[in-house]
Amino acid sequence: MPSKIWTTTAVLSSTVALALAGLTAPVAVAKQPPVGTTTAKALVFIPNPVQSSGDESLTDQNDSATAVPRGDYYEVTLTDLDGSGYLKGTWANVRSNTGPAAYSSNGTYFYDRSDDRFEQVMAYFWGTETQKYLQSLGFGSTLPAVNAESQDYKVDQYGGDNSFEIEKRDTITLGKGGVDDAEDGEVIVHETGHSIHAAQVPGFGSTLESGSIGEAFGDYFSVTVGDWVAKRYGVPVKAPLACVADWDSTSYTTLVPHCLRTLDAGKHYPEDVKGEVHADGEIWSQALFQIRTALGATVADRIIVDAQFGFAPDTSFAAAARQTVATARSLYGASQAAVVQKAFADRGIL
Ligand SMILES: [Ca+2]
Ligand SMILES: [Ca+2]
Ligand SMILES: [Ca+2]
Ligand SMILES: [Ca+2]
Ligand SMILES: [Zn+2]
Repeated sequence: MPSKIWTTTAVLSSTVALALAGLTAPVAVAKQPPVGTTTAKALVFIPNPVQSSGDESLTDQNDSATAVPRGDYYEVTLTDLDGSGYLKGTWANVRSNTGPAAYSSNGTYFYDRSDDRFEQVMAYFWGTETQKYLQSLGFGSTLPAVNAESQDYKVDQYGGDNSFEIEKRDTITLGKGGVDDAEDGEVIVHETGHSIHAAQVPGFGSTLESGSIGEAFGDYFSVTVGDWVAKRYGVPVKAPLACVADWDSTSYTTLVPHCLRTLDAGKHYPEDVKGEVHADGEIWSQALFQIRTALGATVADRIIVDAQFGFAPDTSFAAAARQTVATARSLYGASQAAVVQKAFADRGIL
């Protein structure tokens, strides 16, 4: 059963029915021979074409190749592949797709967005980069490992305009309603954020406030991982950095800039609580973004992720905030802890 819903446009009950009806059987394709190489070249969006181009007028146009200019694709290196020629590797595993599974014997995965293999490449790339970012922060070396396994992604099999993570099966399903969800790197990383929480604290997010923290972390992490990758590849950020899912949201928002949610909504606890995890998550995610702005991404994200190990599955905002302040103090010291304390106090949480 879908436990984590990406968009605010779907209702859980209908989503369950759609998920059951919309899952299609994998296409049987003869297995191709292994290629033996563990890196490859690929074309991707970083993290999405609206953010990198600043063109808020881009639209899906029914998944047409010409809807996004060629210049909005970036050539990247896929790493940690298992050598099978398929998009399977140490940190991401693209599963049972509609249409042919992407396979390459020449070390290139060059597809445009009208080809479902493009979304498969996106899921592999962003899933792998998310784990590489965690490792760059020390998770798995100086800090405990976080979701350090081949995360499963099911791409384009679900017809609704939604994505979700199923903790029991440890799978992430990326839907194809509107703009295909896996065409937006921020949607992929948001869902991966749920897998990160599930790996750190099994069953995390069982209440309104803990569920809101889950949504907030996914939103926040999608932006910070997207920014890390963009910097490494020299890709500009031409939309507000606080805007989440600039491209996917063009299908269901009219305001410009197009954002599913933002990290600077200005919401304050408790008067802005709506009783819905995505909406209420904007309170928490703004605190995380403020910590990042004040301390820099590396310090902030080490604190934010490491603190999550200490969250109860049904934590309150206040308890999780106190844990985050304590983590800042033990990792860095009093002045960093004071910055974290202020970020949560500014939102009314502490
Ligand atoms: Ca597509
Ligand atoms: Ca996992
Ligand atoms: Ca979509
Ligand atoms: Ca964005
Ligand atoms: Zn979510």
